[in-house]
Amino acid sequence: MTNKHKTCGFSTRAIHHGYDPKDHHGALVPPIYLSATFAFPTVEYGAACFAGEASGHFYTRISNPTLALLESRMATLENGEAAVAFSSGIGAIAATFWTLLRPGDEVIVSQTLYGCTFALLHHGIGEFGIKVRHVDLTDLAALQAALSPATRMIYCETPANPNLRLIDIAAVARLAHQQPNVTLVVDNTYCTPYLQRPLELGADVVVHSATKYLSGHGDITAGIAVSNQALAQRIRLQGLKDLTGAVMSPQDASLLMRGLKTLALRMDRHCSNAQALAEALQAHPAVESVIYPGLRSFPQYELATRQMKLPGGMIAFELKGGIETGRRFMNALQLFTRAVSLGDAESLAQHPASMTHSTYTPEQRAQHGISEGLVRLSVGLEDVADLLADVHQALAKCGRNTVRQAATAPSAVR
Ligand code: 7XF
Repeated sequence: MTNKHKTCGFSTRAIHHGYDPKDHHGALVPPIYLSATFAFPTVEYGAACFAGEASGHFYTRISNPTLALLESRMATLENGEAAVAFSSGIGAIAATFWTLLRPGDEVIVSQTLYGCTFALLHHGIGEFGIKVRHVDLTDLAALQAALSPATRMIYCETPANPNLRLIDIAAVARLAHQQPNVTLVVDNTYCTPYLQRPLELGADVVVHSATKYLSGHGDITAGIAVSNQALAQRIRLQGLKDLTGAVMSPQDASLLMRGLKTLALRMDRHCSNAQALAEALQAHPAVESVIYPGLRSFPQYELATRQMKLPGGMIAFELKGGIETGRRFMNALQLFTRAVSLGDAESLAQHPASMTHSTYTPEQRAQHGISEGLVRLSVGLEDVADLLADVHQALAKCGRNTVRQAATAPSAVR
């Protein structure tokens, strides 16, 4: 694998890293190796591969040339040493947990997490003798007090899904590493390495739902974990190979590499569109509050400008009149699609309390800072004037009862 672009900029590496067409019949697009298994020249070589004494691909659940190229690109973009590809974000997160945690260990997690990560902690590893402790990681004294000799991992999303609360990665990393054997894992899905690189700030592992911005077109589910060589090797040989088997398909790796080629361009557009929409929402009399890291009113605005290159493409907001008005707003949208997921070219709107975060009980949502009236927007790549017009027409209608109309009119089902 060629390494000649290693000093190039972000987009150049996203497009070229690790690949030279002249090694592949001039093919500009890296080949997709569909093979599940790989031939050994001799029995002895095969045995050496299995013993970890020879490098080389032998079975796609463990490694594959197409996956290896994608992994090396993700590693360079996150400024890590190595990456492991998975069939979903939850696959990557579960494999990281199962590799690094054992019964009796404690994991400190931030207050607000994506619903299935929360479920994985409480209904997954939490039921296998691993203690899960939610701590407000914006309060460093609280984190210091929560650390114990049994702490093995600190886990957070920043910005958090869905309320966009930020965690100061460098500050948490400093505290985490005062103690031996504590691994800081950061879910970087909302930012991608174009906007934020947690490993440079002291995190040990970065995980992603690559289903989102990284692939960018909503046509695959995928996950990635990035870290140093030693941790990546453990996550590959335990978490991926034996504990989850959640391997990414080589076709999906190819689609993901196609997405990475335009990542920087897309993120710039997601961010500028989101900034314009957040400002428009904030200025509208029907809107109670807007959470967006690019607004001066954002409580952690200074941290956002320090830690993130741009404020991202996600907005959370509440309408006056709470969730009933929020539902009318969402049902009145015509260009935005009512759907979960994020980071697609299409703008998406959803209601976290009844959808992505319905794995929490209402009491847990209140405790973890997810209000029932929150509407979440994933701002896409459409023309900003059309997005603004859609939001304005929906805001104008949401005072009236448009629910029945939206539910019955086929053209409203996008
Ligand atoms: O397993 P997936 O590829 O769906 O990724 C799980 C995941 C991990 N971390 C974060 C921050 C995520 O947002 C996700 C998936 N979130 C979607 C959403 O919030 O819309 C899932 C739709 S139910």
